[in-house]
Amino acid sequence: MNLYSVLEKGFPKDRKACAIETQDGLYYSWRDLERASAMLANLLKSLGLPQGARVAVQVEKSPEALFLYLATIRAGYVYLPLNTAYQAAEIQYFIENAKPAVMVCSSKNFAWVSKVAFKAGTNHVFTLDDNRSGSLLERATGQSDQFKTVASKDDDLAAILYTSGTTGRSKGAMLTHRNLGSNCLVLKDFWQWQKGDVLLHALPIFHVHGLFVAVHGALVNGSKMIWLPRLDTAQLIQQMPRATVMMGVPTFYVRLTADKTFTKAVCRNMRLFISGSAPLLTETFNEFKRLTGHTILERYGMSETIMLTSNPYQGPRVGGAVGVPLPGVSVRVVSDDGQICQVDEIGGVQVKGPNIFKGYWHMPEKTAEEFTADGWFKTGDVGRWGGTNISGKVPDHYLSIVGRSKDLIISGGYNVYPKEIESFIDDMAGVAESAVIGIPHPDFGEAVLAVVVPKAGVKLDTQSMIDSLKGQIANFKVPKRIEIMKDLPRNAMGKVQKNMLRQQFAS
Ligand code: MLC
Ligand code: AMP
Repeated sequence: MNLYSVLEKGFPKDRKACAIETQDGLYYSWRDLERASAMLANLLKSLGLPQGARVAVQVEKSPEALFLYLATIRAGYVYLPLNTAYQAAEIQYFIENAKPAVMVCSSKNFAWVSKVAFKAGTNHVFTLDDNRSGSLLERATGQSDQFKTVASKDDDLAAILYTSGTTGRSKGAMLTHRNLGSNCLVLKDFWQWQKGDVLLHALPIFHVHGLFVAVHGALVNGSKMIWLPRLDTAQLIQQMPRATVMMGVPTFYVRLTADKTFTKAVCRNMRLFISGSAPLLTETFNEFKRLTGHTILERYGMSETIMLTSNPYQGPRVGGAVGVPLPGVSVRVVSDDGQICQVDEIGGVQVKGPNIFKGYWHMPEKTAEEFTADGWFKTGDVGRWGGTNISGKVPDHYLSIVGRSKDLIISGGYNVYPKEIESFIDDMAGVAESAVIGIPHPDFGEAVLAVVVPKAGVKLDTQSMIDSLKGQIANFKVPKRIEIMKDLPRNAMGKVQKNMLRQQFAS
């Protein structure tokens, strides 16, 4: 079934009710959402796109951007959201790889994006800004506000999410209507969404968390969203008394607990705080409880799988653990030699279920590598059932993520793959080699740090290296610091010992 039809079943009967309220006081009713997505779907249809055409979107967060997403799904095309921090080289790769039929970008980027897109064979490039302007909306105004949602098959693609690769370039995770539809229905029950819930939405809408977990949750429950363009702690605190549910990456909770104006009274109407996308430190979990009386519910997922496990709504929510497999999702922990791990043993986390993606776009070998022969997806995360953490004994049927087998840094909920950053640094004049690591960071959880070895006789200016990287790659990937070393520590096999670097620079 088309994902939109799944979501639509949850819309309230009263379509005049408010679906989205923005911080500058704009109200969009459910009827507005239906009409706007219908007009945009009619516009896309009028372009005569082939079935399965990709609609790539790199725009600032706005209700209209959300309507474009819904329109793409309704019309049976494939939505390809792109982080607004991505710069020309990154966007060029995505466009050349996914070959979207339509590209929608901010008008400030139109000149370079359209050049790249037309070169890659994209026929239509529209603009959409966060002030309700741009050629996309102009073109849509003449369209009918009625649209019969396309009867997509469960296995048809609904979205492609690019996730960076441990080696080589990003991979496009293909998600189907069934993947997304099944997951949002499971979460609706599991988190006991209620009539009257209001979601406080401050996450970006180009990733799983903000779009497929938060937005889908509100839509399928017919809940209003209070829509903030980004995380602004003061705004979050101001709006919170009018909300009942909030989802955030750990940085949200770190910043809230550090704010003197964040009190129990601010949370008086809140029912549920959810955290995910990166590990929530137990100290943040405890401090939040102390300040507000609320126990944050931590869950675990990824772009390829959407949500996998969650602490329970009712029942103990354990700090430092990611809870139990969601209904319909199977999770196993497997040792390096392929044995199923028992409680308190550490191994790779593997998963199965209707939420697991269809594969990586045009990368059958990569897809095959990431699945076991018996069809389990290897998450690259390292986990353990039960055991003990600093909060005490973890129930045996709860999973904890204790590490990653993939060389990945998660900074403020965004993934950074060291290999990609190292390749940019290694290309710089005077650099012999580099190693990029994640070090603990009080705000972002982890921060990117680069260790660089200069060529003989070269004196590198680390600040100009950082400035140069800022012009080339998304800002969250840019090392917060560059350290110069004579040599990188290597083991007997010649492999860089990143653990030693992490220890050395941890503080
Ligand atoms: C911004 N900066 C970051 C950063 N975000 N640096 C490292 N990591 C980040 N995540 C840098 C900018 O480059 C800038 O640096 C400075 O911080 C201020 O930028 P900003 O734009 O003002 O930052 P801010 O608005 O405060 O954003 C921080 C944030 C944001 C944590 C709120 O990054 C965010 O919304 N993260 C959420 C990511 C997310 O949704 N992840 C879900 C992925 S889905 P300079 O040097 O230019 O000043 C997934 C699956 C799952 O993982 O399980 O959910
Ligand atoms: P992404 O590829 O951006 O979807 O990021 C997915 C990765 O985020 C997972 O593979 C985990 O490593 C990490 N992740 C998500 N949620 C959690 C969590 N609650 N605790 C620890 N790691 C998490």
